Amino acid sequence: MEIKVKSVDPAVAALCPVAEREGVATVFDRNQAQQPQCGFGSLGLCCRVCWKGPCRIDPFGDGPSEGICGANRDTIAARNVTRMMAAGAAGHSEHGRHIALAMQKVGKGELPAYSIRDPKKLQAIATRLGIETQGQDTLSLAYQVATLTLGDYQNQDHDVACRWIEASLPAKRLDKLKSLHALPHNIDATVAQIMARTHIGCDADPTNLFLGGVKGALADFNGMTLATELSDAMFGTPAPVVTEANIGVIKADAINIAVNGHNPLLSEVICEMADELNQDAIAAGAPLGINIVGICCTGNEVMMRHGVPLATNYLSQEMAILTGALDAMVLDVQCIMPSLPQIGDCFHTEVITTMGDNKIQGARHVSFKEEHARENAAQIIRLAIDAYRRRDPNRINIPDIKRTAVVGFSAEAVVDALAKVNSEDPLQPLLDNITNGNIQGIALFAGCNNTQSVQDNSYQTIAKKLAANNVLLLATGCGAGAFAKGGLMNQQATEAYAGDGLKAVLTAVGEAAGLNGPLPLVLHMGSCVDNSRAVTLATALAERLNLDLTDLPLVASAPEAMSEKAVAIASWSVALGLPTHLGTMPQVTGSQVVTDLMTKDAEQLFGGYFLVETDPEVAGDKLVEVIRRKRAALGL
Ligand code: NFS
Ligand code: SF4
Repeated sequence: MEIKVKSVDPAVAALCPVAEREGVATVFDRNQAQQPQCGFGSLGLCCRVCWKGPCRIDPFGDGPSEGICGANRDTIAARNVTRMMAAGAAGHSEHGRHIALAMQKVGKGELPAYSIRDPKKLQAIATRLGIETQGQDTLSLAYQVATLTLGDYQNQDHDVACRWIEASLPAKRLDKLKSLHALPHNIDATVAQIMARTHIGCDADPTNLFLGGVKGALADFNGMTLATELSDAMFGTPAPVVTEANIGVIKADAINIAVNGHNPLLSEVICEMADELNQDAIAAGAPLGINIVGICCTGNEVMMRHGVPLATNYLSQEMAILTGALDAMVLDVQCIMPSLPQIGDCFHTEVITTMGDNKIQGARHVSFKEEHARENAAQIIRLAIDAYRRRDPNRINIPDIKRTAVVGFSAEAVVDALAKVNSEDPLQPLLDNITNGNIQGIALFAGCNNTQSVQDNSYQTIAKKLAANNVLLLATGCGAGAFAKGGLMNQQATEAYAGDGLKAVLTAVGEAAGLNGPLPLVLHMGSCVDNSRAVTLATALAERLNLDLTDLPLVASAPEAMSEKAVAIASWSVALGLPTHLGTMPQVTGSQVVTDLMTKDAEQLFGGYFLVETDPEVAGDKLVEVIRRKRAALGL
């Protein structure tokens, strides 16, 4: 029989019995209840685009080969995956818009709870976008940067590409994307166009649909890049900080508040107000005061900027409540399980939604507005303090499981660390070590957890293999969570798993940067929107060598991808020229045409392609081989 709980996270193993005892269903139970899952849907051969449907194509060729309207398997699979790219782009770009609108108001002096904490970064952004900085004060510059950024949601001239993507990629890649008409001119329009062309009776050509989807994916890249960069200006550019990860960061003697979701606008203020209201928490009887912990990407955001410990990543978000010691879980947007309020009800936990367009049945809603951010945050913290008073000490069960994690490696932080080795030319030591083979290549791990794989296992297995083969490792999102929880983001992991060449480089840079030892085995680059940070670093390397991204020994891997955002990210990664590993089966394999487009034809067009391999051991070997071929092509 299949094992119900699929995770290598020891905290999950420790807390699932609690769920069982309490009669609470978790994601693992619900996954079990869904088996067997629909074969048509898994293959991408189910269409619900109109109400004549649903229609499905017989994968074995015995039944219908066309939907009622005449759409065939290729059209249906291509439409489905293209819509996923649009949804992902919408998610990241709404996040970006929210930040940009807030920054615009900061520039007008309308948001007292916020400021520009990193004026230097703001200046750098302005210069990058071609805004004159001379003689400008910080607030007016913030206003101009935000306004220009919002233009990427408004421009109607198809011949003018979005500003941010133009400012973020090597010239050679931009030329290539321009020649393929793949550069988005307007994020919102690109998403809307995908919705329009995938309506019943419109675009039915799988190649044309896929290319439209790629443009949407590049709009996703544009949206996440601006989200990352403007967040740095407002909240600070991350720099290395030592913290801890996994469920043991929840403390019995504290009022524990988890921040879960993606957008840092609220969580930043909650961190601030937690300091201000700490005495109230102690007065309520919690000797350690308020303890903020992170989940998913909001967790990554506050972890890398403030060292807030990470409780867990996507698949185990329910476990935080099962400790019986979580007093509130504060939700903003994306990747939040709608099951949380039910589990919260079973304990004393306040499950609080905060965004008008992300509510959940059964949750308390505190309407967040940037104008009232401090009041909103204070109200939420008071709800947590009240909940703490209702906490039942007999039901507390916090497994003592946590690992040290050194996090906060923004592109700037990586360059700063390298500058300690060569201040004149920080990228030179990295290039030298790639050339001499100490570092064979660079791999970016991104994406989610998925019930179709064993939680965190694929990340950890592939990373260990690549590290042993001297590949420099970067991670974001729930992948970063998997590494932090699994103890692969600390110095001991470098000692234990890095190949000799990689270890020598990580040690030399770590020592020079004053860390008294090596850099961590996997560099934490942040949340999912922070995948743009890895591109910033790769672009700097490519520009320096006057090469395209696809020429460099770079790979991306999303071993446990599940969300539409992950589909968008993986697709722009391919469009930027990177071989991109997926460890879960994309829902397209019912169409050989679409499968070939993604895994083969994409390479002719973009240089990048999808490499699908669900076995992590084999995937690791394949990625090592891809890097070896990239090096050989460079004569290395
Ligand atoms: Ni990325 Fe972050 Fe996690 Fe996947 Fe969801 S939290 S934005 S989508 S599940 S990595
Ligand atoms: Fe069926 Fe065509 Fe409607 Fe899809 S669009 S549900 S294939 S009739």
